[in-house]
Amino acid sequence: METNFSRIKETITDMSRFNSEGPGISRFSYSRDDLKARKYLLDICESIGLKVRVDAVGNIFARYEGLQPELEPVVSGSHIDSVKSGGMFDGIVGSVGALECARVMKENNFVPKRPYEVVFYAEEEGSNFQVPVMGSKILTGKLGIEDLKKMKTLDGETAYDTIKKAGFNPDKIPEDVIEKGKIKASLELHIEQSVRLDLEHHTIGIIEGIAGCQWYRVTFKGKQNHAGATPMHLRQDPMCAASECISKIKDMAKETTKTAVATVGFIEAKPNIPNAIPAEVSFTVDIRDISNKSMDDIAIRLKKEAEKAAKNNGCEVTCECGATSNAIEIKDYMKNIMKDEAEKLGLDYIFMPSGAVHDSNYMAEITDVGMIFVPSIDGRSHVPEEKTSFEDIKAGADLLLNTILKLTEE
Ligand code: HGY
Ligand code: MN
Ligand code: MN
Repeated sequence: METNFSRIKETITDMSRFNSEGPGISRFSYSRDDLKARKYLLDICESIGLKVRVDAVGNIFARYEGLQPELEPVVSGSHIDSVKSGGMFDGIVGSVGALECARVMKENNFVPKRPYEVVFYAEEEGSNFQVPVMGSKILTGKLGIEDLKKMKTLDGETAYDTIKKAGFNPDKIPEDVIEKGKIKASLELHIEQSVRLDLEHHTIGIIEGIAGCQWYRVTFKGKQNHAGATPMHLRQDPMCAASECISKIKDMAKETTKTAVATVGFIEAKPNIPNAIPAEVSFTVDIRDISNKSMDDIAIRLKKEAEKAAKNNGCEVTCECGATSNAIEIKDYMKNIMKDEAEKLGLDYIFMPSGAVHDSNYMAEITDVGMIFVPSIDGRSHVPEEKTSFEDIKAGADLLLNTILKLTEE
């Protein structure tokens, strides 16, 4: 059995149409575009006879029944939401690839020993509530109803209300949590989102470890005042404090480990007008590494630098952690299955870490996970220019299919 190139290409291209504002793809979970994309996928699931379950916050599980339905299923999928002005492949390659595996089984009248479930995760990017991998955190019991009542959109709507308004039922969260041991294995096909596979001309990355992440919100509070009339020595300028702190963040990462990264991607001044010293400046810091300890070390340095910058500029500062995801290691047996299947398919593969975070980070709390990467052309992602060849996507989907077939027979 093998996956169908034109069907993969058609489905990924169709998914990119559920997007009302360019440039690139901006399809946040619970938006109109998201609900349309969900309907499109659910129609396909129905057409191939998958039994669909949508959980309390919109994670979709589409089940292809096995010969022994009582056995724990193998699951595979990814997210269907995007960042703002992102690309058409992030998340979608793994979602469509997993769906394609069910389509191939169906058209070959193949029935695996174990059930196989296609999963589409909700709110992986954190675009609505600034909490990444929310859907998988919820389904693994790491976030609950009370958290959703505290998490908010930038307009101040709670996650609980946003999710309810979209037609889901967050009150059902406790009964939808999946316990450890209820899933045999979880697999995710994904674009690399960096340069290595493309630069070194490899088709496949078999993932050895997935970076964790820690998201902080640093807020400096100073004294709003007239931009022209206030002499420099009388200022308590939070923008000066913020810039002093931000200028140190690059070195905090570089000096910690070779794989640590830190990014300030969002900054906001209030009242954000040219002729007033701001009252307040706040920004996000996204810290990643394949070791939890080094992320903690960077966070400690960040807090120290923030306090120093606040003192230098007569400001107050808070440094709040908004979200964390643990770094995880992939088990040897999972890597070896993928290695054997890649070699049988004659695929050019390497072992590599993932710098990006994925729903697999949280699925690893309840089952064994495996990830397969395909190249990102020019290593770009979270941009409209994000691109992966459909030939590589098919190769990744074939490896995913063969890994699923192997695991469902265990
Ligand atoms: O941010 C990430 O690592 C992922 O794309 N959500
Ligand atoms: Mn992403
Ligand atoms: Mn992704």
